[in-house]
Amino acid sequence: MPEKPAAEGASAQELSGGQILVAALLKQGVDRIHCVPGESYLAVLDALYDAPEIAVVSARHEGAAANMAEADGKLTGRPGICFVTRGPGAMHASIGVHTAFQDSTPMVLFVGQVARNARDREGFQEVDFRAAFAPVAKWAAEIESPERIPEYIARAFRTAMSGRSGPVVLSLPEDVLSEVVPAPTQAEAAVAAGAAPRAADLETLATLLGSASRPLVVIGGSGWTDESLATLLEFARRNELPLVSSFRRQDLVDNRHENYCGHLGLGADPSLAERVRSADLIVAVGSRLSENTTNGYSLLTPPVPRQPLVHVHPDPNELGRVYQPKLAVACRLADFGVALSSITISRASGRTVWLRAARDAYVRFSTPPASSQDYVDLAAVVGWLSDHLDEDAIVANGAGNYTVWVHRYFRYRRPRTELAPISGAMGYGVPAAIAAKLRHPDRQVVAFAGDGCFLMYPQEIGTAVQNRANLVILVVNNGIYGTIRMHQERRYPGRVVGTDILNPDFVALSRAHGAYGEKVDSTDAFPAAFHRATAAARPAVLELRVDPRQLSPTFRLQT
Ligand SMILES: Cc1ncc(C[n+]2csc(CCOP(=O)(O)OP(=O)(O)O)c2C)c(N)n1
Ligand SMILES: [Mg+2]
Repeated sequence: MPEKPAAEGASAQELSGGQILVAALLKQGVDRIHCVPGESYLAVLDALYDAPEIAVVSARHEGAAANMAEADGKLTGRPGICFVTRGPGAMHASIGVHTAFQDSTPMVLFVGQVARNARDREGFQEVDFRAAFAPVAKWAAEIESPERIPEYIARAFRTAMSGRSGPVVLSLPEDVLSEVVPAPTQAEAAVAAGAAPRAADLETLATLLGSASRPLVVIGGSGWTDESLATLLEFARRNELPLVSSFRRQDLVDNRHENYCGHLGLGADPSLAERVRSADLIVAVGSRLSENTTNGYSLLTPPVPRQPLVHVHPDPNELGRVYQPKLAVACRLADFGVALSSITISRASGRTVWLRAARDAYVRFSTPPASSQDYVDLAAVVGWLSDHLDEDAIVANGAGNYTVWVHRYFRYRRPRTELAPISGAMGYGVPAAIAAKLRHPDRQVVAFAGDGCFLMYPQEIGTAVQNRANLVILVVNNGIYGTIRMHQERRYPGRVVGTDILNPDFVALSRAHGAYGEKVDSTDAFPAAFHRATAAARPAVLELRVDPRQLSPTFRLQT
């Protein structure tokens, strides 16, 4: 390898803003960034030239790069990192920031900004990022001098991870990055601060649970540890408590466990919704009890739900935000699960029957029916993958009705194996899966994408090929924005507007990028095609031809 040329203008004691920034990232343990390059942050790219510990994944679209960073944050529990350029790059990337916000995922978006002397003159591509990102970031700031970069990075990482995790946006004026100053002192890697539950709260919880005969524990949120989840599961087993996951948090506990009773949110089992309504105690742990999880704030009604509510959340500001709980516990989820091992609850009558009924209903609901179609039956495909994927396989998806089959028939087994946007952002699944495959090259990674969802970032197949991220993408092709078509049929029957998609040849498109591509026309052909896809030793795309009339597992067009 040729000797690397030295960075311009810096001596041992003097560093450019870009070098200070990269040194700060190294201190935080950053080993990968996701980006689309821009001339606004050249000095950072140049500093990365000398930092081989940090992999640079250069995507085709900032929306994809930001989704990759968000997924990396979901998988690692540390902030996923994205770099983009000024107005156009940052606005493209905003979707990933919004998803990190709604999904409570630690993430830091760095944005190259105009130089300080162009600011407030509407310089080229200038945007006030503090204002632009205010509603979707935990903190959005601009760094005004290279000396203060370590301070901003340390705060950004701590903010992204503490309390309710979320995204931070840091804007970097171009001349702050290129200015050379004496090397400032760096901070150590940030550790999320947090609280353990109080003994008195745990006692109250034990009393409430002890007198409930129809309790439901709704789990969700981010910041769990494997240990905390394992203790929670054991607590639920010992005390016959049904565990229900909030929208798109189905991987928190092993779905095969006798206490797992299904998920709430879009496409949830109506009988589970009924169970929430008739529960005599809801213990929500980590979940915000969002609009989707509560069926539009109807399963529990604000401000005081009819069912007594215990709400446990890392952010005290979330407690009582919509629902006034009987008991509010502000603590880290990592500590909550573990603390449960120290409490004992008395045995109320009826709980065994209540749990058994909920579990049986879940098993019935999540068992694919016998397939009887000419097309690919998505229920059968998801059921097959659920039975055949490795224990630690990662399954990603975006938004669309195809996800209803995924969430219904896939039995998630391990924490951090579900990459699914609680924000409901189309296009999330493929970039998220690429990030997952780069983070865990030895694990199977499968992305589900509707045809509409896939076409948000089809070009990212190229990023996967370039980075040897050998994932399998399943494009669920029904030729329509099926979800919206379903809503049209319900609200405005027979009046189809804007929901047909003229699709490209997905196989040719995949091959053009250097990926493996194959079309699957029938359910029976899927297993062999999947084996060929995983054996291809490169990213693979399987186009699944599904019945366009079957808009959801339960909604079928008659014409
Ligand atoms: C970025 C984004 N744009 C628009 C929407 C609204 N939307 C939700 S689902 C959907 C259609 C999804 O189509 P497809 O991926 O083909 O899945 P299908 O519903 O057909 O299974 C649309 C347009 C969204 N959720 N996200
Ligand atoms: Mg579709």
